[in-house]
Amino acid sequence: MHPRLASAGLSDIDDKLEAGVRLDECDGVRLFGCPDLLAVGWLANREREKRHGARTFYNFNIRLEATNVCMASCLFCSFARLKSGDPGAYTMSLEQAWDKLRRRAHQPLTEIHIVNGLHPDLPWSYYTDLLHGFKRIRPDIHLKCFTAVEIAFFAELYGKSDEQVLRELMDAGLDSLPGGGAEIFAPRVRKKIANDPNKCDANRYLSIHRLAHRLGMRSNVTMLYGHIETSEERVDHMLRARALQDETGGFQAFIPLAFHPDNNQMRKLPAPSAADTLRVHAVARLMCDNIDHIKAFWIATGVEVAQTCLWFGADDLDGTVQEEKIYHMAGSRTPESLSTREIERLIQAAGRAPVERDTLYRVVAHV
Ligand code: V47
Repeated sequence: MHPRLASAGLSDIDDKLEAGVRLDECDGVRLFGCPDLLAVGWLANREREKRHGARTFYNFNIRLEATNVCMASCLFCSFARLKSGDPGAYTMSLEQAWDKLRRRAHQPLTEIHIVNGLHPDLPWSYYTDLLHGFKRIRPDIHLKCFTAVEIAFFAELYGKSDEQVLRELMDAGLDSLPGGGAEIFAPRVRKKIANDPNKCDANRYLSIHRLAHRLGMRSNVTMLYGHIETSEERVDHMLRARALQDETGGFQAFIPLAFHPDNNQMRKLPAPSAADTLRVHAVARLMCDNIDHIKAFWIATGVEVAQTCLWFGADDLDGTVQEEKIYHMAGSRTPESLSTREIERLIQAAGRAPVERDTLYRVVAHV
């Protein structure tokens, strides 16, 4: 036992981790309250290295937001516009969306990540054609599309069951679900920051991921932190994700998302500090013991903090991204894109070993 862990009051948590005993809610809250951030980080790093050594994953992806028209009005969102025709509202034609991929014919992309607003007027065929079209252009590309919130919205709007929506999207080419829309599961917070009848609650979010896993897809789970949530509510969120993972094993990554306050209704709040960001990633690594990967989404954390997160439990940086809108409209000052070479360099500069992966964490070898 390192004396620092003892003086940080973490001996019993260290013992549990060494013995492979699960941390509980009280441990999680204590990790958030422990003044010794380095001690918390050290424990998280040990768990990270047990699983992945120095390996740090990234992928060659693009982000596409086909529309920002959204019937929900979440307080933290700077991206959405309520109606078509509102200033700044846009909806891409299918050709415009497909062009984003066609123009990158020279790039060895492996993934398109699509997240949209909840648009009231598009036909169901817009989404199925969108996916079909991408697969026609590039049959081998992985389509990680539509948050569980969008899936629930489609079910309500088009009069289908959640399962029917997922099956029809899978027939059109859907390969996995991204983790967006989770925000904070605890009803106290969700009611305040995302209280909209068009936005599904935590149980529906989790039941859609459960269904997706049962249908053979993998998915991610996110947590929007650094606004009005308490440590208890952060831990509750992690434990709900962990409980579903016990059932299905279908989550690939837990992704803490740092709140960005510009241009939204929560702009009076400060952004979370770098120290808080490091701690959230570390506690996620320690609590979500059954989820393989903790992702530091560099667009949300900032590049330098993402590098540091690689010593605080995180083993994944997401990817090249290219043309991200949700965070940049909310004040992110990161670049809109990084090349694979830049990502590799920044992982190496952090003292870690870069590994290009595909969406399912298979190593990509370029020949
Ligand atoms: O659900 C919106 C968040 C999410 C703000 O699955 C904000 O690999 C901070 O889910 N400040 C969408 N966050 C993005 C997302 C994601 C990102 C990277 C990887 C993956 C993955 C998923 O963005 C939303 C919401 O929680 N968000 N506005 C804001 N102002």
